[in-house]
Amino acid sequence: ESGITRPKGYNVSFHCNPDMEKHHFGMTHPMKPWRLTLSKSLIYSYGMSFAMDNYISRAATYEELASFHSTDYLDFLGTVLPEPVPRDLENQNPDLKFNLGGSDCPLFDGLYDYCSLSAGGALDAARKITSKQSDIAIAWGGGLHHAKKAEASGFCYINDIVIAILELLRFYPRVLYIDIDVHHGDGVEEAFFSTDRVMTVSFHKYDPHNFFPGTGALDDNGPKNEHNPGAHHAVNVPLNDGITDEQYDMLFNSIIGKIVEKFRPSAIALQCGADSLAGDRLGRFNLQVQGHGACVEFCKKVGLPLILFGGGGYTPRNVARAWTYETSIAVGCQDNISPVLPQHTPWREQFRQDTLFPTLEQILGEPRQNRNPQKRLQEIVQHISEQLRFVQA
Ligand code: V1P
Ligand code: CA
Ligand code: ZN
Repeated sequence: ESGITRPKGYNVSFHCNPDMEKHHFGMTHPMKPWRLTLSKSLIYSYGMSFAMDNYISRAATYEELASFHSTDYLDFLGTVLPEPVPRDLENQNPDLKFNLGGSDCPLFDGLYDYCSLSAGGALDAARKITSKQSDIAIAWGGGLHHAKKAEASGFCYINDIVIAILELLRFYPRVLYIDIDVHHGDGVEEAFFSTDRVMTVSFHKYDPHNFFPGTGALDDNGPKNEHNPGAHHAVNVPLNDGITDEQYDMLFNSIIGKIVEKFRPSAIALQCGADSLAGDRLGRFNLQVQGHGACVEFCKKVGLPLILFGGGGYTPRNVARAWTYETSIAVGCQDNISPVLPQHTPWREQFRQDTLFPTLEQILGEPRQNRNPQKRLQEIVQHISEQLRFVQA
């Protein structure tokens, strides 16, 4: 009765685990795993579960996590107990082991379970793709792009994306990684710095001294020594505050279009961090649900196997809207779903407005000033076109 049906011969799988969602980073921490519950409840309220294969994801094993992370780091992560950090040390704890226990990456109850469930969902998604049981696999609990081989960073402890891409590389010659989180996807970029089998592309707010993590300049394209096959395979799209849907989609389509043509990937991994939306607690952009979703639509239209990951997103009601709309794009019912949130949606009052597509005025009151002159965006596209001359499939 939702009117949502399953298209024949086209499979979408949805991977989540409610045990992941109950974890807490701490009262004042912006990362709220509960946003996954809110997203899922809106997706289910629209009846989209009937158009997908739904899986409770399992926890990744130690060996699976060790496909990327060092065993020293994993052993420590598996044994540390949460200890309260004294308030005055919160922001300047001098020697955090593996960067664990500070304000960004606190130790909390069940941390290891939280991390292995996030990675388990991403790996399950990757395996549905490689076994050809899914055309698009969704893991909104993944997308934790800052984690390094032996270091936690920016709310990320285990890099589920790297682990999932390593799985894809067992079956596919080339994987394109795209990251629309407002932050630079530094962990994924670094992990694949020395291979030409993965091209990484991150769109992000760039301000080296005032915005985390401070990396991802236009001309940071991977270590450029002659013997590095991965040189030129890192693409960075540094942006300023207030970019709009129209500009972002122009950039995305033009850059990703050229990359697909040149690099000829065999699969796409898209990190859909929702902190690039207008009104995000940490973000700076003016993107709306429609513009963010247009990136997913573009990737789907490329027609290659596709994994959708979550990522950042610190205003839960907008995260839920974006990931719901993007799930609808994945299953192909975006033109049939009601722009009015279903009456029976749990926590409906959390959404403030009853629409899936709030206007900038509804989200912000006053929109954030756009500091992205058209001329600068053209220079970015030009630089990347030149960079792609060094890339061959
Ligand atoms: O800015 C920093 C660090 C802390 N300073 C010493 C520099 N950290 C940021 C981290 C943002 C992480 C984003 C993760 C993701 O890309 C992927 C999941 O979205 C930070 C910020 C901020 N405004 O950038 N940490 C916090 N805010 C924070 C605030 C309150 C409590 C704990 C952390
Ligand atoms: Ca990004
Ligand atoms: Zn982010």
